[in-house]
Amino acid sequence: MRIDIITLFPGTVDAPLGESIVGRARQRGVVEIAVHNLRDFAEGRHQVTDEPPFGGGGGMILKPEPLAAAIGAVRRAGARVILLDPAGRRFTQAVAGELARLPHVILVCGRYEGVDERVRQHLVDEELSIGDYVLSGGEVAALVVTEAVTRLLPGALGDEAAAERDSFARGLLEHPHYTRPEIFRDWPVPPVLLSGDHARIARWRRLMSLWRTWQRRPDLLETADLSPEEQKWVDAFNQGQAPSNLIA
Ligand code: 9D3
Repeated sequence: MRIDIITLFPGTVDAPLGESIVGRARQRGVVEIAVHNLRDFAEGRHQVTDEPPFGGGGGMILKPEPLAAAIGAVRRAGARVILLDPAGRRFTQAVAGELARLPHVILVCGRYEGVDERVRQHLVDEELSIGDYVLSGGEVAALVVTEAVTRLLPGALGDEAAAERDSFARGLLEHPHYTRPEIFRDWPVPPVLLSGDHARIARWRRLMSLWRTWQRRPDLLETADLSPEEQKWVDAFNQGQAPSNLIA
């Protein structure tokens, strides 16, 4: 898969994309990522990329010509052109899954008050937002999309992390995790985790995963597919039972 990022501030995305899982995926050739400076596509001695809005009002708008030139220069057959914009469709794990199946995604980062509407209408296939809060531009959103998509590409993660994905794919929150020491200050690790009884540990983890989901994200339980025992546990939570009453 290839991801092109078009931005006025390439420095804000370059470093993060060289680190950790995304950086390793690039080295391994799992994903090809290129960052392009929008200013390089602006003409004239001053390479102007933004102008005040027609009709007045505050702020600056990204001009259409540099955006069109940049998109045109990087676009290949089968590319999806995505504008990161606060008014876009909400980016979710499901959207990440859709994008991970495409051969080429072009992420266009807006800045200032936004981009000329003709770019949106004629050159952009879809707009995405990462949530309801105000950022200064689309760069951080492009990083979020790039990281979430890259993790889904075959070969991006080791085996250990692939297993972790399974529990998230079930649509539940994770159970709590502990590591050494067995007692930190006067806070012990739950004894079941030290028992060596793998079936009991697995059952405890499923129970805690459900409990945490019931407490924090009950909305996720609407769509989660639960075993009969798990459904019984949820019914018990709804009757006021705590997890400690439900397991040996
Ligand atoms: C000051 C102008 N704002 C009026 C409330 C509109 C506005 C325009 C551009 C607000 C933020 C931005 C810059 N943000 C993005 O480009 C952006 C974004 C975001 O702010 N939140 C969540 N997802 C995204 S994706 C791109």
